[in-house]
Amino acid sequence: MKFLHTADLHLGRYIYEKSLIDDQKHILDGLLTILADKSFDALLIAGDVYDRMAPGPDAVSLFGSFLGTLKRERPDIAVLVIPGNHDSPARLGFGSSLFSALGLHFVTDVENAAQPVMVRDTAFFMLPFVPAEAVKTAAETLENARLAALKNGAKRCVLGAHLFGMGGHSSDSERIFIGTAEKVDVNLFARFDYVALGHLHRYQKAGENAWYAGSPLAYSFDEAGGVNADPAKKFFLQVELEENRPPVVTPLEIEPLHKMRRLSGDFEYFYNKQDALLREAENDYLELQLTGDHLVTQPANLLASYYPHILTITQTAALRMLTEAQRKNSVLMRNAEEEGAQNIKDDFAAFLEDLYGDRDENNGAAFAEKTRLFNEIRKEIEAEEAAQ
Ligand SMILES: [Mn+2]
Repeated sequence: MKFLHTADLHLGRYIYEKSLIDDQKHILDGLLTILADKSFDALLIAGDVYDRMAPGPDAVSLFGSFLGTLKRERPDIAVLVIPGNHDSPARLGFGSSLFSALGLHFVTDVENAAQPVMVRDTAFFMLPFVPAEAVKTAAETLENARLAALKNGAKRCVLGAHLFGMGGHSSDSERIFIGTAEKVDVNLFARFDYVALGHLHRYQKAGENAWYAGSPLAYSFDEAGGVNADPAKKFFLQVELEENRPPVVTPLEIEPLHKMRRLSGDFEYFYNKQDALLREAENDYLELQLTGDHLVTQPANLLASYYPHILTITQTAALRMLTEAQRKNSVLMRNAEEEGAQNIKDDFAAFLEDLYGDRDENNGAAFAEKTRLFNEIRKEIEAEEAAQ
């Protein structure tokens, strides 16, 4: 049994308003090239196919054409998919009862997790994303189902799941639901031959028999591996299972269309482009931190011809000015609060004058009555605010 494990495609993702759809198409094209090798029996996608519950048309088209091409080129390959926390199970599961006849298995309901998909002599159990509490319940059912599958002739059992394994290393791009209550002890599934995990975006081993493939693209700058560091490496996992042997897991490095880097230096450093690192980075997605003392006006425009894929720039000088402005602002706010009550009365008087003209004997009584009502309401609001 040989299959490919990936997860966290997040099709349709944007970073700083930049769509990554071309980058994602490049990644999926690379995956098609790998899977053209007929020795692969299956492709397993462990959740977060899409970046959002209601994916955009470009994301849906991309995934649809990927599956279509794959099945045209490799009609015999099994495809196993579960929803992650970013996916809508109902949308991802569209047509699943029809597609299963074609060897495309979308398991989107936890009720079906204990019914394995047989690929040759291996039973694949697929556990869609559910809250951590429900994973613990499902673990018991799955263990019984695993034993039953072996009794029924399966040689080995694989589990696909989307969860936050205890002790895993997270990164910015998956911190959407987090908190220790969401963590799951991967040892619950220790008796499976291989556990194919999704959710954490860094490739990592999560237990004796469990691996995260990680996202095939870096989806946040913190995955870039630190300021001025080499970009993070991303992988698909080739998994080979043989009887009575631990799984053989081979990471296949992915070459992205654009790497992602976080670079720091003053404006002249980037503008003069003397450093070899900068020439290497010119085609990358960049997060620049400009460290100089002076504020540069529109640095993105000035640098765009050298680095066409700058996604964001921060300036130390601007941050310092901002902090200064915030400090001044908070002094102004304090003064304003003290004057506030008087100001509101003045504002309301001006408002009445706008409506009815200057206060005179014709409208004097109406002004007084409206002002009295207004003050009453204002005091009620203040009392309610104080009570909260
Ligand atoms: Mn994810």
